[in-house]
Amino acid sequence: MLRTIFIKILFLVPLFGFSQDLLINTTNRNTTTLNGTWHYIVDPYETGYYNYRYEAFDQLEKEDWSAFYINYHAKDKMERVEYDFDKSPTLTVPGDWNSQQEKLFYYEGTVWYKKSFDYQLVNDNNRLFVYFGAINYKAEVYLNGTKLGTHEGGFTPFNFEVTSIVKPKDNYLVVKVDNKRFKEAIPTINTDWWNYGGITRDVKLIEEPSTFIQDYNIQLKKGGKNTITGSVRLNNADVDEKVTISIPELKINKIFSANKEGNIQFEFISKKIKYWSPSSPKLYDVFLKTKYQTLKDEIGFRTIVTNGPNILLNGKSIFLRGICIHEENAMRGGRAYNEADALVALNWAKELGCNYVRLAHYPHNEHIVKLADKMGIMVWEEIPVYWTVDFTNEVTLKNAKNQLTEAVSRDKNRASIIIWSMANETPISEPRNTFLKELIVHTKSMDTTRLISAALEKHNIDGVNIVDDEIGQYMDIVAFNQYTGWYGGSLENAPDAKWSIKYNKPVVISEFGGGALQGLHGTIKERWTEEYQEYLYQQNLKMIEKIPNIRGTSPWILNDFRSPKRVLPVIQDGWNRKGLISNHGIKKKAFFTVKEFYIKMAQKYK
Ligand code: GCB
Repeated sequence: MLRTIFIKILFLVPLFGFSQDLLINTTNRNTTTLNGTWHYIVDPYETGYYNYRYEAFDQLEKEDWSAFYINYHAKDKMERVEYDFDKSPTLTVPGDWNSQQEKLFYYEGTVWYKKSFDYQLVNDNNRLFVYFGAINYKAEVYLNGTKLGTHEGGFTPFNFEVTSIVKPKDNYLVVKVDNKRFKEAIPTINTDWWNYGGITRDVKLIEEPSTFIQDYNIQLKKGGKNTITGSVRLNNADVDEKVTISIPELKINKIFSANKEGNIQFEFISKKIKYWSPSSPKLYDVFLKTKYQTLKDEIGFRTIVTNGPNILLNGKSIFLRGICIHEENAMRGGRAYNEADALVALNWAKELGCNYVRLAHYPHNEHIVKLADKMGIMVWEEIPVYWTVDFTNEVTLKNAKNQLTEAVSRDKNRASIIIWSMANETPISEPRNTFLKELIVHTKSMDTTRLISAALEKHNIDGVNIVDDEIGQYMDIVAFNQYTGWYGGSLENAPDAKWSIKYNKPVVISEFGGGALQGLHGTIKERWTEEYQEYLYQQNLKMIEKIPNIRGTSPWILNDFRSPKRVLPVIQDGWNRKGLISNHGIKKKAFFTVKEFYIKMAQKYK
């Protein structure tokens, strides 16, 4: 009876993650990579997780929660007789399984991963964490047979402490990865991108002193020019902890005392700050020191605010010359996961004349955000509240908030990130308004220095394009997607379109575009030809230029990307063809149309 109650309680807990406080800036901590080859077992019926009564094994037996007991014989004896990780094949981590194994191309379900490792702590008092950059979608993590926890959400990092479990030799880390789509999830069942499954980002062990710097943020004070402000949070702080913040190039070296919870709030002045901007992406080496550790970061200082129709970067009005990007290396046909992938995408963006990218439709990996900092490209980051998520569901809201928390925690020290986006093309309703409002409040509770937006929609009455979505009142930037000439609307008349936008705020066209198969040529009237796409861009750009308060665009999309929704033979074959660049990396004609427009806008907003 008691056991039944215990099981029920466990099943009642919400489905999304129970990872612990996120460790940020993991690249500059003391880490050991667990990337590389991992053994895997494909388990479509989840036999390694549920017994024949469909009860989850790891919630039945407390003694040994290690996953994958194919045969459960007696209460005290569990025999693992029907599986063998070590004889199973391997996948490379990070990486999706779809592009690595032909038979897993369309697979959506559970795959078990296993990695063995030895680990000797540098210092016996130190603590060890296992960190995952992202797993799509749901992860159950076990070390040496002990369940560490669960995480839900395919695009954000999480970690677990393993200090009391790790051994010097023969550790085995097992992860159940499940990428099944379901209605209550974020995103929901229906999306226009490939549902790549797997351990898609870096995995590392992180060794920290027993008291360590958990989290911090350092940035230019909103509205200020010379004031650097921020906070530091220590984990397991003793009394009288001190943190030194130093920025040698600015000759800053300040010592702050933590309160008894280990928190520090600080503010100091420096008159010599060189601001971060696309034309001068200055990053400073910043050091945080305690008596136990020194943690380095590279941080850019800039302000971003709006004023009426203007977006002001360091006080100067800017135009966002952008492009949308999915986290995919189209040429490899898989999820992008490293700096080399990021470099391909951001170099193309630069070549297009961009000073800004919209990282659609979920938080991308940390490599691209860090590279954007270095290359001077402003970033719109968003969470996958896409189309028709379950707006009335409390668990769904909690999940969305959790994904926001993880994204903001990871990236809040990146100067490149100027916009947090709440959602994409969500259908207007009261529950949706409530849902998005909660997300906005939540974001502002974590970060008040960046702009809030969401990709909204327009509608049309008597030939006038109207943007009057109520949620716009809570946005700093009114952004919307529109597909004139592709999903309806005449291209010929596009430049004379009439607009009614309810808010006196900066307007950004977060998406527009149309498809073309690279190499297919014809007239401007023939869909899928490069000429049609080029004409679509010419006409749309003439229209966009005249939209009141227009301060930016991010065409859809940098390159062709995989989508199971795109089934037209010969033309699509599983690819969304709206890229300005093909999946083979060849530029289509429209690329140069956008480039020309951006040269003009760069002149205008010099
Ligand atoms: C949209 C969506 C985007 C799609 C695109 C399309 O409005 O935001 O995710 O891929 O349209 O190609 O239809």
